[in-house]
This record gives sequence, C-alpha cells and structure tokens, in this order.
Amino acid sequence: MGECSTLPNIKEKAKTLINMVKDKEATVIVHRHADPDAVASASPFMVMFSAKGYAPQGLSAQGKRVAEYLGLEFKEGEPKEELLIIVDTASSSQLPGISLQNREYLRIDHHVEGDLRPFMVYPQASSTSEIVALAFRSLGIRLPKEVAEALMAGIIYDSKTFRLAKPTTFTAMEYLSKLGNVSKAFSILGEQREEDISVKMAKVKACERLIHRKVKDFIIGVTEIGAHESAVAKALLSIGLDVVFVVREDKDEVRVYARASPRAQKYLDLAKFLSELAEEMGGKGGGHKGAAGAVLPKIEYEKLVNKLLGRASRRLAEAMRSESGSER
Ligand SMILES: [Mn+2]
Repeated sequence: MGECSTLPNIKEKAKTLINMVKDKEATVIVHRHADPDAVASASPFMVMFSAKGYAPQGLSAQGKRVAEYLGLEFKEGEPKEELLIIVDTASSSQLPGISLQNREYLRIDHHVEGDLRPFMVYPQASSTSEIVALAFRSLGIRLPKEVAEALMAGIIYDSKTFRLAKPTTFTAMEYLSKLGNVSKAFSILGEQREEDISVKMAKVKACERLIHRKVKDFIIGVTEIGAHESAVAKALLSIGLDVVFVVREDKDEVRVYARASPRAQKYLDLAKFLSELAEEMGGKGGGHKGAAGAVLPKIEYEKLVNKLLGRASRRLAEAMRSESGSER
C-alpha cells in the first residue's frame, strides 16, 4: 500500500505561505465573478488569519452561497494590504481594477496559462480548494468545520462532482471529510435545495398530459402546462425524451417552448423548425438549435399537437435517412 497522493513540495511552500501570512497584513483576491472554488480557497485565510477578501466585480451566484455560509464579505476596489494572496486566478485580465505593479503577491492555483507569477500552482490538481486543503494538511493545521465544508464544496464544484477528479482530490477529500460533512458541502452548492411545490406540480401534470411518439430510437412529445415551461421541458428531457414541446395557452395566443437533447439536435434544429412553423401560421418563433420558442395565433390544441409531432417526426426521419444515405 502506497502513501496518499499529495503535491510535490507542498509542505515547504505551505510553510513559507503561512509564515508570510502571519508576518504581514494579508488580503486574498479571487477572480471576477468568483465561483465556489475561488471563494472556498480564500476562506481559510479569511477565517483563520483574518485576511481581508477582494472580489473584482463581485461573486457568482454560487460563489455567494459559499461566502454566505461562512459569513464572509468580499470588497471591490484596490487592496491596501501589504501581501496579496491570489487564488484560482492565472491572468491579470481576471482581476479588473487591481494593479499588481510593485505589489508582493503569492498565487495559489490549478490553472497553468497566465501572466501571473506562480507560487503554489499545481495543474495536476482538479481545484484550487484541494491545493489549499493539502497545504494545511501538510502542516497539520486543523481547519474549522465550516471551512472544511466550503473547501469540499469548491472541490465538488470544480471537479464536476469528481468526474474530473485526480488522486490528490481524494487525498484532500479524505482529510476534509474528517473535519466536516460531505452532505453539507453539497447543500452549500444548492443541490439539495427543495423545489417549489408549484414547479413540482407543473412537472407532474406535464407528465400526465404528455402525448408522445417514437421515431426510430428517439422519443418526441408534446405537453400542455400553465407555467414553468422551461423546468417542465428540462424534466421531460431528463426522463428520456429527445424532443419536447411544451404548450401554454394564453388568452389570445399559444406559446410553444421546445427543447431537444444533444443527439436530437444533430437532426433537428428547433429554432429553424419553430420559426418556419410560426411563419406559416402567422406567428413568430426563434431561438437556438436545442432550445427555442414560438408565439402562435390561437389554434385547437389537438391540431397543434398533430402538427408538432407530425412535422418533427418527419424532419427527424428525413434527416436520419439522408445521413445514412450520405454514409454509403
Ligand atoms: Mn478553480
């Protein structure tokens, strides 16, 4: 049995870093619209060493959730402190409004490219949070429970829930999961956030009203709902439909919201499909290949369903035929 994977020279660098943080007035800088990895990486310095935090142009929505969980505030503008710790950032273009000329800074990061001088940079790590965690681990410094949970959230976020995990990711997780709860880390990111009952009901009703058809190995369907069309369409795609039309009848018009799975988008361009249909019917439509919408004049629901399913199946079948024809 070998030792846990860790990062080369992390202990020496961690020692230098902590000595400097203790010695000087320090501030942590995160990249603009900082994500959970950036905010979590900054957190041990802010919580344990009272470093200030700077976030040019503020935090992302999920970055905010991490900051709120820890009660941390990030300022905008030019930092006055002596020592700058730059986390999760490789390039000065990610730090608008901050001048690094003649400033002393230490960069902790997992990105390679960029004009900022590296200090504790490990591109083999999947997140900056795991580098920071392994730095504190190497010195035997015990992180507070909430900081450990934030760092796990940063790791989960940047490793795409471990799909991009590296061996060091699990060394960091092994260490952090002894200090905090993994489930808390997920809930900080909002994955267990309870959906509103009205959204849940819309999804259930949409399933109940679903009219579907199989075209080769694609499933296409139409449903009707009074609200939450995009959540409904997303839910139907997640249960296996490839093309979904969600119809909402308004007073004098009918709205259609459509979504297609990536593999169906190869054969059916929803923006084109809906704009053509709308034009014929005297309405308006457009959007993207995989997500589009249309506003149509009033039409009997059954007729609309037949139109949508009929046309979409024909288009799909034709596109697949011409593809297999061209392969021959
Ligand atoms: Mn990152």
